[in-house]
Amino acid sequence: REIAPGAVHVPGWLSLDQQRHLVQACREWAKGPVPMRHTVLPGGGVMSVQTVCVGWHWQPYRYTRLAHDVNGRRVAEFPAWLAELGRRALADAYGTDVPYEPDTALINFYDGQAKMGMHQDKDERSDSPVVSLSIGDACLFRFGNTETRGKPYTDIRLESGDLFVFGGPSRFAYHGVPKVYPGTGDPATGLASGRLNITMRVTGLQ
Ligand code: MD5
Ligand code: FE
Repeated sequence: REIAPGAVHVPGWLSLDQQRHLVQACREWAKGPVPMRHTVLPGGGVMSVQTVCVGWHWQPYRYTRLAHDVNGRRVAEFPAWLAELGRRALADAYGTDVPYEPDTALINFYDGQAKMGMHQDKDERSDSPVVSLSIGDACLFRFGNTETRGKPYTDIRLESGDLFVFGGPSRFAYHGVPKVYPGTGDPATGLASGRLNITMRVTGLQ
């Protein structure tokens, strides 16, 4: 389950009930105050995933309290229950309790065609771990290295309910989602189709 130092995959970590609860919460956040949308990149490209943010708003390549690129409103508060879930995730992945105060979550929705190119997450001013939760359709997740967006990388299938923690030397590794496997999710999660990924992060901002 340790894919690389600090990168830990815990299959089936979320119960069906927890997945249902998270899907419902994400549905509410997707409505607003800042609705879920396809992020537009500075170069004019449009991301194929749809994203809604909680706590801080992410736009490439910075975090702000107000969603200047959408409707100028302040994003929803980061709930205490989600931070608590993040601490349990770290404790279970690493087998030890560590202090963790995530202040932002990026929620990505992938339809059957969506993908995410290889990138590093380095807009946070903190090297605290990222906690990633997957719900719905399975996907191919590509975990790379810290030097280049190319090989070597490890391909992993992420399924509904899986936890992935990226910390330590893996925090700034390149990674991406080359493919979603449509029709592999369980509709009992509340998600009829597509894939939901929730990442918790520490922005290091005030
Ligand atoms: C996803 N999301 O499945 C992925 C999972 C994103 C993003 O990549 O930026 O929203 S999160 C995987 C991740 C996060 C931070 C570090 C590393 C992986 N890593 O070092 O491999 O939608
Ligand atoms: Fe990422």
